[in-house]
Amino acid sequence: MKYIAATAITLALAVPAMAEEVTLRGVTAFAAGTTFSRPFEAFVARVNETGAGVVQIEFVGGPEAVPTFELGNAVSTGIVDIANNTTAFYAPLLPMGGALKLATTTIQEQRANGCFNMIDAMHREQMNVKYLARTGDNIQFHIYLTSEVKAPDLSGLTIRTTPVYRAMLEALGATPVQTAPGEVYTALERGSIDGYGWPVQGVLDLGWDEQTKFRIDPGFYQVDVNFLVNLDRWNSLSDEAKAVLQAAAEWTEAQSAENIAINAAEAVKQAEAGIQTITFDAAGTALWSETAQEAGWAEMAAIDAAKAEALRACLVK
Ligand code: 173
Repeated sequence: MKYIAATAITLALAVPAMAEEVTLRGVTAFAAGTTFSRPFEAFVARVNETGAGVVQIEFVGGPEAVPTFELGNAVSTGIVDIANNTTAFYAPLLPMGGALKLATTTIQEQRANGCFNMIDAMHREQMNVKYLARTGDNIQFHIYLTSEVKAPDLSGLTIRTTPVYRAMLEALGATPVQTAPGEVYTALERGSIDGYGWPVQGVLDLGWDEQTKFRIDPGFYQVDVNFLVNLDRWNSLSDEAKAVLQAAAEWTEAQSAENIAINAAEAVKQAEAGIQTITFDAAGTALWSETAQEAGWAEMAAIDAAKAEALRACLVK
C-alpha cells in the first residue's frame, strides 16, 4: 500500500514537468508587417525560439482576422489569446487607458515605480486581460494635413481621429471623425477628410504620403501599443510559460530605445516624399503642446479624477 501511495505521489508531482507545449493564438490590430505590428511579430518569433517545448504563439494575422476596434473584446472574451493592441482601439473597455499616451516616462521606469502594476490591475479588473508589455516608447503623434494652416487653429477642418487625438482636436476647433487605420487612405483620396492623426512612424509604410502635404510639428504624447493576454488563459499557464512570455516582453520593450533614431530617419523620408512641416511661432508652438497635454489630462480627470491623479504621478516625470 505504502509503495503504491508513494508511486502515486511521485506521478502526481511529475505531471507539471510533463506539461504539454501550449500554443497561444495571436492577433495584431495593425496590418501585419507594418510599423506597429513589427515589434509584436518580433516578440512572437522570440517566444517561438525561446519557448520551444513550453509555449508557442501562432500568429493569426491582423485586422482581416479581427477588425481593429473588435480586437479588445476578442482578447477579453478569449476568442484571441494574445493581442497587439493600442488603448485607443479598446477605449470603450478601458476608458482610463487613455492616460497611457500621456506618459513622459519609459516603460522601464513604469515597471520600476509601480505604474506598470497599477495599469496591469486596471486591465485585469476591467478587461479580463493581463497587460504583458508596452511598445511604442519615444514615438510621438502628429497631425497631418492636406492643406496648410498658419496657426494652432483647426476650425473648419475635418480630421480623422481615434481617442488619442479627439480631445485635442476638439479643443483646436476641428471636427474629428473616427476611422480605423485601414480606412484612412480612401478617406484622403475621396477628400472626405482634411487630415489625420498618426505617429511620426508608419506614414510611408501605409502609402499615405501620396495623399499628405503637411505634418504639424512638434509631435505630442507617446505611442502605446500593448501586448494583452486573455486573463483566464494567462492564469492557466505554467510558471515556466509565463516566464518565457515575460522575458520576451521585456526583451521587446528594450528595443523601443531604437525609436529615437528611427523617428529621425522617418522625418527625413517624409520630407523626401514631399511632406512639408508646419511649425508655429513660439507662442503658437507652446499653445499647441499645452493644448494637447491639458485636453488629454482633462479628458481623463472627467472620467475618474482620483485615478487620473494616481496615474499622472507615476506616468509623468
Ligand atoms: O491613429 C491611430 O490609429 C492610433 O490611435 C494609433 C495608436 C498607436 C499607434 C498608431 C496609431
